[in-house]
Amino acid sequence: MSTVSPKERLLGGGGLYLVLTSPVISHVELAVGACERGVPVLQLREKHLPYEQLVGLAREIADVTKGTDTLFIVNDRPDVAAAVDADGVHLGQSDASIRAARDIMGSGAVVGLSTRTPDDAEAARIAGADYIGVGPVFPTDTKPDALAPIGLDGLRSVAERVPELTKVAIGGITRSASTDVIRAGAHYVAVISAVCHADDPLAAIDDFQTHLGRRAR
Ligand code: 3NM
Repeated sequence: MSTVSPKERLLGGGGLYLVLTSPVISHVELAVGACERGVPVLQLREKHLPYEQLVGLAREIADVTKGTDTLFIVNDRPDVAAAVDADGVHLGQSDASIRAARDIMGSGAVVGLSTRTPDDAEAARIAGADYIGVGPVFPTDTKPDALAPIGLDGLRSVAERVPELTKVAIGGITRSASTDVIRAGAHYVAVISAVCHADDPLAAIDDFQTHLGRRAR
């Protein structure tokens, strides 16, 4: 078990950031497999579950990640993240503000914010985000309301504007594209369908881990 704080772990590392959304195997089975394979970050993103069910699922996943090197982040809901003592929360542009999230979760929590443009990224930096999601990089079917993809050039522009921030690229990222995404300036690649909706999600994790490894910066 790491003695380094969650923020230091996130900021010091890189690689696969696995977002759990409607996986083809159970969330817990996938979380166990991710921890065993050394995935650095897991996020729970189930937007349509009622509070009690979401907390129940988040608690099961927190029990799996506790004591491992895998950070656990909850999407959108600092209240749920705090209830299960998760390592952090990921906020969209319209979710609870960074300050409100820190009030709920405490100053040690990792707080990430979704961005798309260099101006968004600059605003996230000023607002005190620990990391930014950047995307969609490529077209995605997983998020029906996603805006137009920014491509590797768009990702590069964001990375150049906020070189000091940790960048998590998202949107349509496959294993084969993942190394280009890292080369364009991302520290982590966030994926849903390439793992959660793969025929064999655990083999898909292995594939990412082999190619990305656990990147220390
Ligand atoms: N957020 P997949 S794109 C959840 O651009 C999410 O902020 C995005 O799923 C953003 O890896 C996206 O299957 C979907 O494309 C990512």
